[in-house]
Amino acid sequence: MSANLYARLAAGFPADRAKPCFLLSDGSEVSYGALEAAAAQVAGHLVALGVEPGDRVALQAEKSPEGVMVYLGVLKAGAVFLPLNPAYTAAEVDYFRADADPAVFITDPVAFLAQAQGASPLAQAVPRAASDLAAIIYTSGTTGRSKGAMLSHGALAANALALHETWGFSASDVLLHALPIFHVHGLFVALHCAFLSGCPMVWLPRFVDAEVLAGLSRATVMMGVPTFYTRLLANPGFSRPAAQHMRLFISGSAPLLPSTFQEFEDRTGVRILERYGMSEAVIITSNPLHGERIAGSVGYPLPGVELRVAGVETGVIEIRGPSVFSGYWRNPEKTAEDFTADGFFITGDVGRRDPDGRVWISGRAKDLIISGGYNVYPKEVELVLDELAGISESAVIGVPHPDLGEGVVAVVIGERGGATDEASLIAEARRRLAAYKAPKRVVFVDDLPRNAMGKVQKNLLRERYAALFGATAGVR
Ligand code: MLC
Ligand code: AMP
Repeated sequence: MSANLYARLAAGFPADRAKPCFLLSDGSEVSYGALEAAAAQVAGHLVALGVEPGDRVALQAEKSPEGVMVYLGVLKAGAVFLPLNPAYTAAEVDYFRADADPAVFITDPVAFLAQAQGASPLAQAVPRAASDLAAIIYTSGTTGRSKGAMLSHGALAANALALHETWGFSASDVLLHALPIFHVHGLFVALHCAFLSGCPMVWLPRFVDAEVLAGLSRATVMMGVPTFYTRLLANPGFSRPAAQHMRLFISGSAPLLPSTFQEFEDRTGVRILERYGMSEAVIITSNPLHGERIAGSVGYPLPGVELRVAGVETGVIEIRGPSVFSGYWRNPEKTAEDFTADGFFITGDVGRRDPDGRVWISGRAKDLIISGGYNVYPKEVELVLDELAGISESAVIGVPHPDLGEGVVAVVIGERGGATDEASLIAEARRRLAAYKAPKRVVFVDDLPRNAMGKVQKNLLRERYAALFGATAGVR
């Protein structure tokens, strides 16, 4: 039997295909029938273009329903979906193109759909095995080089089915969708839960607190990164009545501070459900839907996920299970490095399990900053900064930021005699990197603290600049 993910998802579409899938801000709707028809056109067009099963199809575009139609069409054609952040610079995209070697690169999904109208629609999804690839999600690496996490049809289906069950999704839900659709959170976690239950989505192109607030009155479930919740709380209009239609608020992609969890409960009477995930495994753990949700804990492993901690009490979290990725694209060395001999993926997150089995994440073994839910690998930024005139060496760190959780800071040693200033360095960095990776602040120093091995002691820098953005440290 074919394990094509498209067929699994479409099995959840409502029997009455006239029912809405996207509820748009201008009051219009896009039905499930329209989504299904467009996916068939896209798939037919891709096949006519000569796209073979396993070929990569890239999409780099602003969020839109047409982008989702392209995603489903790619799956249906048996090709491998490669989503890219539209904020990436040309230099960043060149790397992905060269590495993933996509057969088709789409930047305007509306125009692509218009072209696809000439093709004959593909009636049946191209047969795929569970182990065949459905998508490649690039995540930056500690070496500064991005790696493509390969996710199979079987892995994505297993995670989607587990979440649909765990979070109690049904046709009577309405999902508020304000996340970007080029990362696993907005693309797989959110969309797949909606598709499997055939429910509509209040569809927002991006997070704007006033629009989200308005959308809540029509929704039952919202998914977001912690910044969504701190921004909602910063809006005085967000109150108990504003949340009363909602059965569930889910948070993930970055740590939710216990203070945010508490303030949210005080304001609305509702406890946010925090879960933990990553590109390489989609969702790994979740707080319970019906049991107690505890601030600071990411809950229990999802059904089928084996989770262990390397170390006596606290250590690096290792996982094994049906949704874990198949390895890094064309990078067997990195794949081998990140799996244990008995097949557990080494997440790089540090945590512990309590006697009750709950998982608590306390830090990261990987040098990673999470800003507003986006991952920033310091090495990638340092490599760019070190190339700039006026900089002899840089150390990039994340420090507490009241809005983004962590803010990117570059601590730099200027070049002797070189003249440069903070604003021009930030501007230079933004020309080379997606804006979210660029430092929000640059601090000039004469020396960087080093250990006996000569390695920069970033923990000392993080302590020294902890108050740079005026946030109270996000300890948990
Ligand atoms: C945007 N900017 C950011 C930023 N987002 N800078 C740092 N960190 C971010 N997250 C840049 C913008 O380009 C802008 O530049 C400037 O900072 C101010 O932006 P803003 O207007 O405040 O940002 P906004 O557009 O409102 O976006 C903030 C946000 C957004 C938090 C709403 O970043 C967001 O939607 N984040 C979600 C990320 C996500 O989906 N992560 C999931 C990864 S999957 P300029 O040019 O205007 O000055 C994953 C696995 C899992 O982690 O477990 O889910
Ligand atoms: P990404 O590679 O973009 O998928 O980001 C995955 C990383 O986000 C994980 O390895 C964690 O470090 C982090 N993360 C996701 N969810 C949580 C959470 N609930 N608490 C703490 N960290 C999280």
